[in-house]
Amino acid sequence: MNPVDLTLYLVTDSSYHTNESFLWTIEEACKGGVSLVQLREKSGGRDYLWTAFQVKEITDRYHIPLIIDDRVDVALACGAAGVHVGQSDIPVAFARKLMGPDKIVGATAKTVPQALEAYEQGADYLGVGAIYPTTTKVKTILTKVETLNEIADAAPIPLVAIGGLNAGNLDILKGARMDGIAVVSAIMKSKTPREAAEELCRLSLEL
Ligand code: TZP
Ligand code: MG
Repeated sequence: MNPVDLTLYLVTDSSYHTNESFLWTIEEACKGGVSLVQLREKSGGRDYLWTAFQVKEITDRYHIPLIIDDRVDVALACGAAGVHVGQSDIPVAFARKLMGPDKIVGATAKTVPQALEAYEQGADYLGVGAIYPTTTKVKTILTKVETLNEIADAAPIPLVAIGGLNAGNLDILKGARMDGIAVVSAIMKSKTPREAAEELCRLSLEL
């Protein structure tokens, strides 16, 4: 299992940014202490790869691992630390085979069987949610904190809670068995992403 710090996981969304403000926001979030960055782009492979190179240049400077959503080819081509696959992406076993043993493979799991399957196929961590309804463009369902705890009990790998999380609503996760929080809009839509990351990081460590 590859170690991964899930304390504050920034998942990007470029849809409401210029390229400049997108990269600025990610850099500010890195300064604010995010522990992991996932580039999540729904554009074609070529644009995705160019963006990945730009983002990796930033995350490398702050020594923060970069994870690529969905696309093993893009992850390998840009030299990312890993890939994140969802239930409709290629299965974890194939992602692991292609990425090799030393790269991070993360998987989305919304149920205990999905979590066990991902673990058995070689996932290093699980993303669980949506904890709250989300305004980010994603096909998801709500996951109860009770289910998150059951997943944590069943699968012996770290997990990160995601979905609608912001500095004002993390209490629901108090004492829950996750290893960190993942956010999109709470940082990507913030006018002060560095401060947002600092606050979320502090709050995550208090959960
Ligand atoms: N997976 C489950 S919810 C979600 C993803 C990618 C989006 C979370 O976005 P936000 O803006 O933090 O609610
Ligand atoms: Mg996906």
